[in-house]
Amino acid sequence: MTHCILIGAPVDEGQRRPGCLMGPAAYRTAGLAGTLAALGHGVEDRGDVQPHGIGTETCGNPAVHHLPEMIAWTRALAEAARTAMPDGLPIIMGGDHSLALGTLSGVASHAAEAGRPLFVIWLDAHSDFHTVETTTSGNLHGTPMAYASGLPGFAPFPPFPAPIPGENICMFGIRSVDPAEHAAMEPTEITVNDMRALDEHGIVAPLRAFLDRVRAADGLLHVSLDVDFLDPSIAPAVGTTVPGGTTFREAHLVMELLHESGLVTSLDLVELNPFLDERGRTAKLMVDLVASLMGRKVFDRPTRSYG
Ligand code: HAR
Ligand code: MN
Ligand code: MN
Ligand code: MN
Repeated sequence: MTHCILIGAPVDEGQRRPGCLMGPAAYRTAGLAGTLAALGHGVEDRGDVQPHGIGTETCGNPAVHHLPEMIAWTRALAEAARTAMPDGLPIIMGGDHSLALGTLSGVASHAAEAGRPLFVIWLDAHSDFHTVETTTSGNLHGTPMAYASGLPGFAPFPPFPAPIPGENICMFGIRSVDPAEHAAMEPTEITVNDMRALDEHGIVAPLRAFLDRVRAADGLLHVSLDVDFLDPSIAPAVGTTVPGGTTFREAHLVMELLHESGLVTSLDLVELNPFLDERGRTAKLMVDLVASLMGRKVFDRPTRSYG
């Protein structure tokens, strides 16, 4: 039994398609709390975080928008994540992916305080490895993984508290990377399992290999699940659809393996835009994926051998 801490993060300012701010309400409507409780977990909903003390910061990149709002969100979400970590498993209901600027900050601070290494699994069509200086869209949801890696180019954001080494980061589902992101990731040790690699090797072997490393290091494991990790045919409620995403079964298998590992210590659910959904199907799929991550399975006994 795990104590699950739901934290709403109605962040909409990291991109330009209004609607992600309705994400927390959609997860509540789709029954996330009840689903977790039915699996035997404790559930505490801490409500929605709000940004406070929005300043007047500017930066040298004229494309960047909502910078003061994003800095305020980052501070507020870092604090919410950091303070939730000792109490249970925070599940951050987004909100666009810029919320990870804050949640990764908070989880990294906690890991440093606990003296344990932090690992990240990034489930996304995108690498989100721009800096404030390199983004051409100006959408800060495309930046959190570079921020957490401690890259320069993030002024006037607060410095990332405890940068995460590249060998502790593993990406799955990647199929849209801008040239500047590619160049910035090139010298790092980040494992990028793009869709081409998953087509060839499957998702199980690379995931198990990474989980083995987390276990060996006694690490904390943060999972950031972007709706666009999934193929748009099964998950239409996202502003940045990219064809060729993971299937229903691939996504569930990732969640089932994560559950079996027993290693996950925090989770982001990001980029759900309920305004773009079809009768709640994407919200419901995301809740079902969380259920698989938290232990829902068909059989509780080992599969029979058919040899
Ligand atoms: N790389 C593009 C940009 O920076 C697209 C980023 C889209 N990011 C997300 N989250 N939807 O993964 O604009
Ligand atoms: Mn993303
Ligand atoms: Mn994405
Ligand atoms: Mn973007």
